[in-house]
Amino acid sequence: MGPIHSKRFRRTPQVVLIGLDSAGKSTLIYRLRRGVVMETSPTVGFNVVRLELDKKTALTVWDVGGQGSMRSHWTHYLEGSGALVFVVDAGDRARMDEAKKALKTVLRDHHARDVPLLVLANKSDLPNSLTIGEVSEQLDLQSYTDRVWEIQACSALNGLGLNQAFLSVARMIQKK
Ligand code: G3D
Repeated sequence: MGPIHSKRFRRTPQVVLIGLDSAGKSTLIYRLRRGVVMETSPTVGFNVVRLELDKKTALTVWDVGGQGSMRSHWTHYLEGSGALVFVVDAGDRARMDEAKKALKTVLRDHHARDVPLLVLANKSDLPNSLTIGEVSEQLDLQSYTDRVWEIQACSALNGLGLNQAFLSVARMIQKK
């Protein structure tokens, strides 16, 4: 990252985007992308996107990858982040337990303390996708009593719910 970029991007709140592989993170970033993709690292494979939600609200979203080998690094990115967005494939019942465990592990880390969480129940366009109530239950979100969290449905494929979701993220950060 060049010095000019880093200065410019430091001013906006940072959001870390995580989730299992295939949850839809890359598709989501692709959808959200309006301006420049600041950096894509071929070695680590993460994407960084600056989101202009409205005239006064911008976020920098970091997609830090979801494959098994990457998961141990998730918490590293949380330091200094305003919020955590956990993307889950609401159509994949078989991997809900894995998603629940991955989320639990991240939130247990001290870097994640006090970081608001938005769960994105992605792939809501699929006819068999779980509702946000069902996803909440599967991920055991009710157990996170000492954390600010929200859940929203979206489709990274057709863009439905995305803007609203990230406006919620911005609001959660402002409230903090
Ligand atoms: P990842 O970056 O989290 O690993 P990807 O996930 O963005 O690569 O998405 C994995 C697959 O899910 C892709 O399909 C992608 O098109 C699909 N996908 C992502 N978001 C949605 C969504 O909202 N709805 C639907 N129906 N599919 C979605 P392929 O076939 O390319 O593997």
